[in-house]
Amino acid sequence: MKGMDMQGMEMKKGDNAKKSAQTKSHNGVGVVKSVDSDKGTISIAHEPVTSMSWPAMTMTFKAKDKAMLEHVKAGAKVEFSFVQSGKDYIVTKIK
Ligand SMILES: [Cu+2]
Repeated sequence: MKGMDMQGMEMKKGDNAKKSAQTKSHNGVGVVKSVDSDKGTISIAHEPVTSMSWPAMTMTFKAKDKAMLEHVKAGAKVEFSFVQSGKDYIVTKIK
């Protein structure tokens, strides 16, 4: 086990792949309400997300990478993927 951890640290790509396999990803669709590119956050009025038992609501997500938000504008309908990280929800994909 120790050897595997060390290998993960050396191989960044493998480490990321391992993490994403452990963290459940959820998919949602909704309309962008606002984008804060400085903070790297995005507010989305999303439709129900059954995998989270969420009703439709407007909430703020964090972008995994601020650059992801460069092409996202308020009013746009988006499909996105996110993971839960503690009490934060991190958008990993958006289009
Ligand atoms: Cu929500």
